[in-house]
Amino acid sequence: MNHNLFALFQSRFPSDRSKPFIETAGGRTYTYAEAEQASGRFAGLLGKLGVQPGDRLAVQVEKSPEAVFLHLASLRLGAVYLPLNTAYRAAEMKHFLSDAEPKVLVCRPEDEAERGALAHDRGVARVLSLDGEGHGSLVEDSAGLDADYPTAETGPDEIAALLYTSGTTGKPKGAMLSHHNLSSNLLTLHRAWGWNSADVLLHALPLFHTHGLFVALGCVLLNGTSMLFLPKFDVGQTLRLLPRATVFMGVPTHYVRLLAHSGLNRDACRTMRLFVSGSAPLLEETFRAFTQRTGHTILERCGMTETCMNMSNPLDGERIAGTVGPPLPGIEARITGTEGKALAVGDTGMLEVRGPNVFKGYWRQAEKTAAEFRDDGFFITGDLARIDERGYVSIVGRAGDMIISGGYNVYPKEVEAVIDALEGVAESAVVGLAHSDFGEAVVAVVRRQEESGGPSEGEIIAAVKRDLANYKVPKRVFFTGELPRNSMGKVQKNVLRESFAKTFSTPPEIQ
Ligand code: MLC
Ligand code: AMP
Repeated sequence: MNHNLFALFQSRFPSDRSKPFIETAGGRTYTYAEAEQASGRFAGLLGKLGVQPGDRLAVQVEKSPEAVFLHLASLRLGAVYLPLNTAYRAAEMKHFLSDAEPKVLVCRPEDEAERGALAHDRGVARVLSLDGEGHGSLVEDSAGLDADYPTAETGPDEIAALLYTSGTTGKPKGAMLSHHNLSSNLLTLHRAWGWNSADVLLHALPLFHTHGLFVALGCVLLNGTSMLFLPKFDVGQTLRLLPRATVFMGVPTHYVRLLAHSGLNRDACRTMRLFVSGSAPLLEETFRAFTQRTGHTILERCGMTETCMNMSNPLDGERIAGTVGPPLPGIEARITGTEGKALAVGDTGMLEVRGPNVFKGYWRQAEKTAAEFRDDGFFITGDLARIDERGYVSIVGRAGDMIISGGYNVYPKEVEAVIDALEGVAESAVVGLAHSDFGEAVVAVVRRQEESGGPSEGEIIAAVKRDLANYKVPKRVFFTGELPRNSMGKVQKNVLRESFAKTFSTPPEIQ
């Protein structure tokens, strides 16, 4: 049996390939036949350029149907798909390209000169371009090629994707997800969420992270039905298209923004069957307000880059606010205390998971991988959680300092390193503070070498913006005479969070 994920998807495509797969916001429809043919041509081109099974294919492009076909092409080839957030700056890209050593990079045409130079310096054999409208050398160079590319014979443990995720220390590490990790998880989700032949997904998520690339897109491909495809989340467009959709998947910020619009009501949701939320904690007030306004109960689930989805509230049965539901079928979860000892029901500790969805390890980081697994195969997630007597999991915090802003993870160390390198800065501490739109927002507390000199708030923000993706840029910078430390000399971030919470939530003009 071929374990290639594309082979599984293809086996679920409608027998009539002229059926719609993607309908764009502009009203253009792409059929399953087009997806099959375009992905075949892209695979043919990449194969001609020397991409072999196991080679990495780095992709930093705008969302488009062609970007979906490129992902499918990578699977067909047996290559390792490495999707990169379009917000990543050159300094961040250097690390990904050096670490992953991709054979080919596909980027936006406007980035070709700069990213191309970075890529060539790091031994990338070829750079191709693709824009949000489906134009670029990827499409042009593959135009005359045979669409019938034979799907690679792939074993279950071969790597389908390399997704970078940061750690509490050091640089982002690549999580290796195998064809079986993804297929097992997507089949489980497809069943658990009751997908049926009438389903239409409204896809508004980016295509470079687990949520949009695997969970949302994967369920549609397994269902062989169509999706309404937004280039990015937009409240107006979402409300316009909801009456033609049955399933929506979003991060909590999407739900907060929808609720802020008067157009969200029962009528707008009349065709909807399921609203799913994940990637960040959904506030109970958002959960309740959504039910009140629309009559729909959001289904909250929880996952990670390393594991795809682990827990989900039930499709049938009680969806409980503030919980992410029980582990999905075939996945085990437990809570442990110090030295990995299992804790009792209701106790808070480290969430550990085990199952066919759990990744194959961090790319070229055997030691880091070993440190995150127990001897019996459980993966230590880094989330603090508890499990109640019904088996529902509640995420109550994180072991590290990680901030989740609008569904994107930000690791304070990475931002602190940029700020600390600025002239006139003695040290900094970056924390997440409650934010009504993004859930948490990045805020920096800085001690300058001289209290009255050194970079201003604006200069610090500009410096971070130059080096890091926009969602990592502090929304505010506060200055302090000294950072609070515990007896071990460690900065007490909880103290900073408490002291700056009020100042941050008060608009600057009335402080
Ligand atoms: C954008 N901005 C953000 C931000 N997104 N700031 C903080 N946090 C964010 N998440 C800032 C930009 O820097 C910019 O600021 C301004 O907002 C406008 O930028 P934009 O690109 O126009 O923003 P917008 O389109 O409104 O984006 C908001 C968003 C987006 C919520 C739609 O962040 C998003 O798509 N989030 C989804 C993330 C996601 O898919 N996560 C899944 C990870 S997988 P300025 O100052 O430059 O103007 C995972 C596993 C799992 O976690 O369980 O699913
Ligand atoms: P990432 O590394 O981007 O895959 O983020 C994974 C992390 O997002 C998890 O470890 C959780 O901390 C968090 N997360 C995902 N879904 C939820 C959720 N529904 N509630 C709370 N946290 C979540």
